[in-house]
Amino acid sequence: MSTATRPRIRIVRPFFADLIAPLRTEADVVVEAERARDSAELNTLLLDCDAAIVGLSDRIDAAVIAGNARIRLIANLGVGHNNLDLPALTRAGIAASNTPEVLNESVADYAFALLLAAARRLGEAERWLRAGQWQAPNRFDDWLGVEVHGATLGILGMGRIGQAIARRAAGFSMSVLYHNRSRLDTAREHACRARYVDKATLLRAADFLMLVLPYTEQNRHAIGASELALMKPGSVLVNIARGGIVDDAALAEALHARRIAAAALDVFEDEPAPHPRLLMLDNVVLSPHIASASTPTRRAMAQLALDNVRAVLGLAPGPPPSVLNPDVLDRAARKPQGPSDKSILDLSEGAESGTGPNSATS
Ligand code: 8YV
Repeated sequence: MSTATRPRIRIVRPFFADLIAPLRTEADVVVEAERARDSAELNTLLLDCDAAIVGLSDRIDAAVIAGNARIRLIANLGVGHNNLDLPALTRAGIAASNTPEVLNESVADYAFALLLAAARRLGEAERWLRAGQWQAPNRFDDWLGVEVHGATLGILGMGRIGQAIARRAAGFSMSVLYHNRSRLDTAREHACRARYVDKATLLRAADFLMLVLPYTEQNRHAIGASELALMKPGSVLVNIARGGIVDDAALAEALHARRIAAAALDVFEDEPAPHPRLLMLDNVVLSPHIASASTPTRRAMAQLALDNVRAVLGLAPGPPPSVLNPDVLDRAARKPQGPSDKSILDLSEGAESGTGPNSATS
């Protein structure tokens, strides 16, 4: 492909250079440094490219794509995509993709790591030991935690990650209850050994409440003061889903008052600045949004983002594996071709990228 027709791809969150290398033979790839960017900066960065790979801290909305008649795909490095204004992208004719499936098992592993750490006070114990406070044998009744095996696990949000967590619960002889917008079919419920209940029953019955639901405006503060009040005294809350699903101030209060025994959080309302009260509490395990951070999983997520880019830009045959708004691609494929109206097919035919189906008016 001549330089004039080579697409330009901008990677706003840098990752594994060896995965990017093959793309450099067919496209100009610009990898940016890792840092927070505001809307104006993102707008400028995305103006001169045909596709961009972004991360969850990049909010891509109407302002970011304003005046951008060139970009065809925003590939999100994450399964959750609440950082993307999907309706705005769709209106502008820009495809968006995410990274589903490849992280299910890894995130489910991590969910259990958090659950166990919170139940058995691992963070607190480690901080204490490192601080040199282990100077005499522990009292026999020190460091008592919450029992995991045989307990009831309540899963709020029973998508593919929720189901992977439920399957693991069998290894701990836990009984599993779940609540979800729609009930699973019998075969899946059976595979997960999970029983469907309403949300209030879930909150009241769970010894461990695991949050795995996607963030939407409706799910904002799905767990707030009144939900925490329904939870069993001595229960444990785990959030691996999204900040904002839990009212962090209300949770800090419930933990402080020992309304519930403990919590473990990988996500926060204000990342990267967890609620200051949470930082002061010993009965909460905190981690910096790393549930999918194993080497194979992060590589698979990166590869999936690259596969979406290659397919949408016509550098690989077949449909992109995980586009969130496929209508945009259908519309682009159906559009009559004109010099200032290039569809995704153009690049596969070696045409120069320019104005396209993604202008704000299309
Ligand atoms: C992040 C996640 O992508 O996939 C998601 O939705 O929240 C995580 O896998 C990852 O932590 C990078 O921010």
